[in-house]
Amino acid sequence: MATGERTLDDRAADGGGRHDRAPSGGAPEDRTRRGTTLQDSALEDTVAAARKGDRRATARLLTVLENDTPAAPALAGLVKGGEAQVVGITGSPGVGKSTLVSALIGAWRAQGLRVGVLAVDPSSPFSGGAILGDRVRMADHALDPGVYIRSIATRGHLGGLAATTGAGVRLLEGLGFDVVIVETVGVGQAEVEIASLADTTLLLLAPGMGDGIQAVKAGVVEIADVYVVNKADRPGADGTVRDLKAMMSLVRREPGEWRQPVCTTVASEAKGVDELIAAIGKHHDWLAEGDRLADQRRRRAAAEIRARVDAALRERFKVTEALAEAVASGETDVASAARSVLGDTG
Ligand SMILES: Nc1nc2c(ncn2[C@@H]2O[C@H](COP(=O)(O)OP(=O)(O)OP(=O)(O)O)[C@@H](O)[C@H]2O)c(=O)[nH]1
Ligand SMILES: [Mg+2]
Repeated sequence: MATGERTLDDRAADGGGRHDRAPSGGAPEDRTRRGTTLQDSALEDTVAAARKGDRRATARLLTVLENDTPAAPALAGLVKGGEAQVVGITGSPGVGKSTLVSALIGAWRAQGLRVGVLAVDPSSPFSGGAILGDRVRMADHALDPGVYIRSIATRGHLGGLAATTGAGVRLLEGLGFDVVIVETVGVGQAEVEIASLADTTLLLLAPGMGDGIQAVKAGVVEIADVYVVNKADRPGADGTVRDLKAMMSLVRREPGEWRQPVCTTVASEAKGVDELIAAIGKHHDWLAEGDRLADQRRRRAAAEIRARVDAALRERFKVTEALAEAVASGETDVASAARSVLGDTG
């Protein structure tokens, strides 16, 4: 078909053109340098304010990262180090993640720790209704200067969830937060990415949602460090705990490997929270043995870089609908189509 031919040619030309520009990498770097010079002093002031607990300053810094503005690399240079315990919380919609986060904040605040929360909505490019709900549920902590809560919408951002959230986690850590919680709804890839960002990942389940076994089947079992059966005030909680434990007993582990505990909570009444915090602490201690934590953080950094590289590649090497059509209709084969997208780099 003529259309298909034209498309393939177009793609080859396009890919080649992009490739020509690619190796220099000059443009983005120049832009970064210029942005850095311009915003340096303002940035330093904002960082100083944020370190003192000024939430508007913290918000402004996170916006710099979220929008990937030219000042972002300079900011990353200014705010580094810090040692937060990073806790990921994932699970199906409505399972009680935000309610549990609120309860956890309360417990950690009682220990005098500063807590930052990034509530990630992977499906929406806007801060929408669900996020508003989160705000309401976490409103107890709205006036506490030791708590910072931020919703991030990640769709369409360079590097997606992993890159944006990873940068946010690092910022909060660098600003001196002791615990950083990342909440994300468990949809597909998002929870796997969250697990790669967190030191300890909690998977929340609720009785009667039938997701206990499903989660395990779907392989989510591998990403969680601690299982939490929330809404333990509801009928069926014991059964869910039993199912999970039975599943867990089938997993073969090497000696010294982490055995995921199953905790039960009633988040809405802050019940079971101390036990959960103890389980999180145990996991952290286990990580701290040997090089596990350092290894995990290296893996996290690699995952973040990977996410950005992937996004940049997707941007550079676009697969058009016309090209897909050409393959689907049998006009060309996948390997040739891929070569035409890659141009000279293929
Ligand atoms: N009965 C009972 N209800 C709970 C419990 N924990 C949370 N809830 C309720 O469950 C509903 C959903 O709670 P959220 O904390 O918003 O759940 P979520 O997982 O953050 O939801 P999304 O962010 O929309 O995915 C709210 O009405 C809570 O009050 C619990 O332990 N028991
Ligand atoms: Mg929520």
